[in-house]
Amino acid sequence: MPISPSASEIIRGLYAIVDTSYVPFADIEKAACALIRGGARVIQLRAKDRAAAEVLDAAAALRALTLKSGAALIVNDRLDVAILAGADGVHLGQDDIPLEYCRRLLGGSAIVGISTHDLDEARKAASGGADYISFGPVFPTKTKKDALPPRGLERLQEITREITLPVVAIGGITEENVEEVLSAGADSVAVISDILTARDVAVKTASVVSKIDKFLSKASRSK
Ligand code: 3NM
Repeated sequence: MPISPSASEIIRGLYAIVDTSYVPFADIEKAACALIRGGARVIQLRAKDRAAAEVLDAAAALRALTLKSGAALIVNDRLDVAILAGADGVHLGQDDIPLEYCRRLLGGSAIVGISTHDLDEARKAASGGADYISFGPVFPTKTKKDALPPRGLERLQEITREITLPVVAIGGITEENVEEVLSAGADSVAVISDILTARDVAVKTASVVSKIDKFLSKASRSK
Protein backbone atom coordinates (compact mmCIF):
# COMPACT_ATOMS: atom_id res chain seq x y z
CA MET A 1 0.00 0.00 0.00
CA PRO A 2 1.43 3.44 -0.83
CA ILE A 3 2.41 5.54 2.17
CA SER A 4 0.42 8.78 2.16
CA PRO A 5 2.52 11.89 2.65
CA SER A 6 1.87 13.86 5.84
CA ALA A 7 0.34 17.34 5.87
CA SER A 8 3.76 18.84 6.60
CA GLU A 9 5.17 17.19 3.48
CA ILE A 10 2.24 18.40 1.38
CA ILE A 11 1.94 21.95 2.77
CA ARG A 12 5.40 23.10 1.81
CA GLY A 13 6.53 25.39 -0.99
CA LEU A 14 4.04 27.23 -3.17
CA TYR A 15 0.41 27.04 -2.07
CA ALA A 16 -1.32 27.99 -5.31
CA ILE A 17 -4.87 29.34 -5.25
CA VAL A 18 -7.30 29.39 -8.18
CA ASP A 19 -9.39 32.39 -7.19
CA THR A 20 -12.49 33.24 -9.20
CA SER A 21 -11.96 36.95 -8.62
CA TYR A 22 -9.07 36.67 -11.13
CA VAL A 23 -10.02 33.62 -13.17
CA PRO A 24 -13.28 33.55 -15.16
CA PHE A 25 -15.32 30.60 -13.97
CA ALA A 26 -15.07 28.88 -17.36
CA ASP A 27 -11.26 29.02 -17.19
CA ILE A 28 -10.74 27.42 -13.79
CA GLU A 29 -9.44 24.17 -15.22
CA LYS A 30 -7.15 25.96 -17.64
CA ALA A 31 -5.71 28.09 -14.82
CA ALA A 32 -5.15 25.05 -12.59
CA CYS A 33 -3.43 23.28 -15.50
CA ALA A 34 -1.08 26.24 -15.92
CA LEU A 35 -0.29 26.31 -12.18
CA ILE A 36 0.44 22.57 -12.20
CA ARG A 37 2.54 22.87 -15.37
CA GLY A 38 4.52 25.56 -13.59
CA GLY A 39 5.22 23.16 -10.71
CA ALA A 40 2.47 23.86 -8.14
CA ARG A 41 1.88 20.81 -5.97
CA VAL A 42 -1.00 22.21 -3.92
CA ILE A 43 -4.04 23.81 -5.52
CA GLN A 44 -6.74 25.55 -3.53
CA LEU A 45 -10.08 26.31 -5.16
CA ARG A 46 -11.39 29.67 -3.88
CA ALA A 47 -14.74 30.57 -5.41
CA LYS A 48 -16.39 32.94 -2.97
CA ASP A 49 -18.85 34.38 -5.46
CA ARG A 50 -20.31 31.17 -6.86
CA ALA A 51 -23.26 28.94 -6.01
CA ALA A 52 -22.63 25.55 -4.39
CA ALA A 53 -23.48 23.53 -7.50
CA GLU A 54 -20.98 25.47 -9.58
CA VAL A 55 -18.24 25.20 -6.98
CA LEU A 56 -18.86 21.45 -6.85
CA ASP A 57 -18.56 21.16 -10.64
CA ALA A 58 -15.29 23.09 -10.58
CA ALA A 59 -13.97 21.04 -7.66
CA ALA A 60 -14.80 17.79 -9.45
CA ALA A 61 -12.92 18.96 -12.55
CA LEU A 62 -9.93 19.98 -10.42
CA ARG A 63 -10.05 16.68 -8.57
CA ALA A 64 -9.61 14.78 -11.85
CA LEU A 65 -6.77 17.07 -12.86
CA THR A 66 -4.95 16.96 -9.52
CA LEU A 67 -5.22 13.18 -9.28
CA LYS A 68 -3.63 12.86 -12.71
CA SER A 69 -0.78 15.18 -11.80
CA GLY A 70 -0.28 14.13 -8.19
CA ALA A 71 -1.09 17.61 -6.82
CA ALA A 72 -3.18 18.03 -3.66
CA LEU A 73 -6.60 19.70 -3.87
CA ILE A 74 -7.90 21.88 -1.05
CA VAL A 75 -11.34 23.52 -1.19
CA ASN A 76 -11.74 26.92 0.43
CA ASP A 77 -14.63 27.41 2.91
CA ARG A 78 -16.95 24.67 1.63
CA LEU A 79 -16.73 21.49 3.66
CA ASP A 80 -19.68 20.02 1.74
CA VAL A 81 -17.94 20.53 -1.61
CA ALA A 82 -14.62 19.21 -0.29
CA ILE A 83 -16.30 15.98 0.83
CA LEU A 84 -18.42 15.49 -2.28
CA ALA A 85 -15.52 16.16 -4.66
CA GLY A 86 -13.18 13.88 -2.71
CA ALA A 87 -10.69 16.70 -2.17
CA ASP A 88 -7.60 16.17 -0.02
CA GLY A 89 -8.78 18.82 2.38
CA VAL A 90 -10.57 22.00 3.24
CA HIS A 91 -9.42 25.46 4.24
CA LEU A 92 -11.59 27.23 6.80
CA GLY A 93 -11.94 30.84 7.86
CA GLN A 94 -12.52 31.91 11.45
CA ASP A 95 -16.30 32.07 10.86
CA ASP A 96 -16.67 28.78 9.01
CA ILE A 97 -17.80 25.46 10.51
CA PRO A 98 -15.62 24.78 13.58
CA LEU A 99 -12.75 22.34 13.25
CA GLU A 100 -14.14 19.64 15.55
CA TYR A 101 -17.33 19.39 13.47
CA CYS A 102 -15.32 19.28 10.27
CA ARG A 103 -13.32 16.35 11.53
CA ARG A 104 -16.50 14.43 12.28
CA LEU A 105 -17.48 14.63 8.64
CA LEU A 106 -14.06 14.52 7.01
CA GLY A 107 -12.25 11.91 9.09
CA GLY A 108 -8.71 12.05 10.37
CA SER A 109 -6.76 11.71 7.15
CA ALA A 110 -8.13 14.82 5.40
CA ILE A 111 -6.10 18.01 5.60
CA VAL A 112 -7.78 20.86 7.47
CA GLY A 113 -6.26 24.33 7.35
CA ILE A 114 -7.42 27.40 9.27
CA SER A 115 -6.95 31.09 8.45
CA THR A 116 -5.36 32.92 11.36
CA HIS A 117 -4.45 36.55 11.89
CA ASP A 118 -2.83 36.62 15.34
CA LEU A 119 -1.08 34.38 17.82
CA ASP A 120 -4.27 33.55 19.76
CA GLU A 121 -6.04 32.29 16.66
CA ALA A 122 -2.94 30.34 15.65
CA ARG A 123 -2.66 28.68 19.08
CA LYS A 124 -6.36 27.82 19.06
CA ALA A 125 -6.12 26.27 15.58
CA ALA A 126 -3.08 24.24 16.62
CA SER A 127 -4.60 22.97 19.86
CA GLY A 128 -7.88 22.26 18.05
CA GLY A 129 -6.21 19.84 15.66
CA ALA A 130 -5.64 21.81 12.45
CA ASP A 131 -3.10 20.30 10.03
CA TYR A 132 -1.78 23.69 8.99
CA ILE A 133 -2.57 27.35 9.47
CA SER A 134 -2.43 30.30 7.15
CA PHE A 135 -1.29 33.60 8.58
CA GLY A 136 -1.94 36.97 7.07
CA PRO A 137 -2.21 39.34 5.53
CA VAL A 138 1.56 39.67 5.71
CA PHE A 139 1.52 42.67 3.34
CA PRO A 140 -1.29 44.86 1.96
CA THR A 141 -3.53 42.98 -0.47
CA LYS A 142 -6.32 43.96 -2.84
CA THR A 143 -7.52 40.39 -3.30
CA LYS A 144 -9.36 39.94 -0.01
CA LYS A 145 -11.86 42.75 0.33
CA ASP A 146 -12.24 42.41 4.12
CA ALA A 147 -8.55 41.78 4.83
CA LEU A 148 -7.24 43.01 8.17
CA PRO A 149 -4.37 45.51 8.33
CA PRO A 150 -1.04 43.96 7.26
CA ARG A 151 0.63 41.89 9.98
CA GLY A 152 4.19 42.26 8.72
CA LEU A 153 7.17 39.97 8.83
CA GLU A 154 7.87 40.31 12.56
CA ARG A 155 4.48 38.99 13.53
CA LEU A 156 4.84 36.22 10.97
CA GLN A 157 8.12 35.27 12.62
CA GLU A 158 6.48 35.26 16.05
CA ILE A 159 3.98 32.72 14.70
CA THR A 160 6.50 30.50 12.94
CA ARG A 161 8.74 30.41 16.05
CA GLU A 162 5.95 29.12 18.26
CA ILE A 163 3.60 27.13 16.05
CA THR A 164 4.98 23.76 15.02
CA LEU A 165 2.32 23.14 12.34
CA PRO A 166 3.09 24.15 8.76
CA VAL A 167 2.51 27.89 8.39
CA VAL A 168 1.29 29.24 5.04
CA ALA A 169 2.02 32.96 4.74
CA ILE A 170 -0.58 34.88 2.74
CA GLY A 171 -1.39 38.38 1.61
CA GLY A 172 0.52 40.61 -0.79
CA ILE A 173 3.21 38.02 -1.45
CA THR A 174 4.99 38.27 -4.78
CA GLU A 175 7.96 36.79 -6.57
CA GLU A 176 9.95 39.82 -5.35
CA ASN A 177 9.24 39.51 -1.62
CA VAL A 178 8.86 35.73 -1.29
CA GLU A 179 12.37 35.20 0.08
CA GLU A 180 11.79 37.66 2.95
CA VAL A 181 8.63 35.77 3.81
CA LEU A 182 10.46 32.44 3.83
CA SER A 183 13.24 33.99 5.92
CA ALA A 184 10.57 34.73 8.54
CA GLY A 185 10.07 30.97 8.82
CA ALA A 186 7.03 30.29 6.62
CA ASP A 187 6.89 26.71 5.35
CA SER A 188 4.62 27.60 2.50
CA VAL A 189 3.57 30.71 0.66
CA ALA A 190 0.18 31.49 -0.88
CA VAL A 191 0.39 33.77 -3.89
CA ILE A 192 -2.78 34.78 -5.71
CA SER A 193 -2.70 38.03 -7.72
CA ASP A 194 1.01 38.07 -8.55
CA ILE A 195 0.65 34.72 -10.31
CA LEU A 196 -2.89 34.88 -11.70
CA THR A 197 -2.42 38.29 -13.32
CA ALA A 198 0.81 37.24 -15.06
CA ARG A 199 0.76 37.12 -18.85
CA ASP A 200 1.88 33.50 -18.78
CA VAL A 201 0.69 31.82 -15.59
CA ALA A 202 2.75 28.63 -16.09
CA VAL A 203 6.01 30.55 -16.67
CA LYS A 204 5.36 32.83 -13.70
CA THR A 205 4.50 29.86 -11.47
CA ALA A 206 7.70 28.08 -12.50
CA SER A 207 9.72 31.12 -11.62
CA VAL A 208 8.07 31.53 -8.18
CA VAL A 209 8.31 27.78 -7.45
CA SER A 210 11.99 27.74 -8.36
CA LYS A 211 12.72 30.65 -6.00
CA ILE A 212 10.76 29.07 -3.14
CA ASP A 213 12.18 25.56 -3.60
CA LYS A 214 15.76 26.84 -3.83
CA PHE A 215 15.29 28.75 -0.58
CA LEU A 216 13.67 25.83 1.23
CA SER A 217 16.22 23.26 0.12
CA LYS A 218 19.09 25.53 1.20
CA ALA A 219 17.36 26.15 4.55
CA SER A 220 16.83 22.43 5.19
CA ARG A 221 20.47 21.63 4.29
CA SER A 222 21.74 24.21 6.77
CA LYS A 223 19.59 22.82 9.66
N1 3NM B 1 -6.52 35.56 2.86
P1 3NM B 1 -2.83 38.09 -2.84
S1 3NM B 1 -5.09 37.60 2.51
C1 3NM B 1 -7.25 34.91 0.58
O1 3NM B 1 -5.13 37.45 5.53
C2 3NM B 1 -6.51 35.76 1.51
O2 3NM B 1 -6.14 35.54 5.62
C3 3NM B 1 -5.82 36.46 3.52
O3 3NM B 1 -4.11 37.41 -2.14
C4 3NM B 1 -5.69 36.49 4.99
O4 3NM B 1 -1.78 37.05 -2.96
C5 3NM B 1 -5.73 36.87 1.14
O5 3NM B 1 -3.35 38.52 -4.19
C6 3NM B 1 -5.52 37.35 -0.25
O6 3NM B 1 -2.43 39.27 -1.99
C7 3NM B 1 -4.16 37.04 -0.80
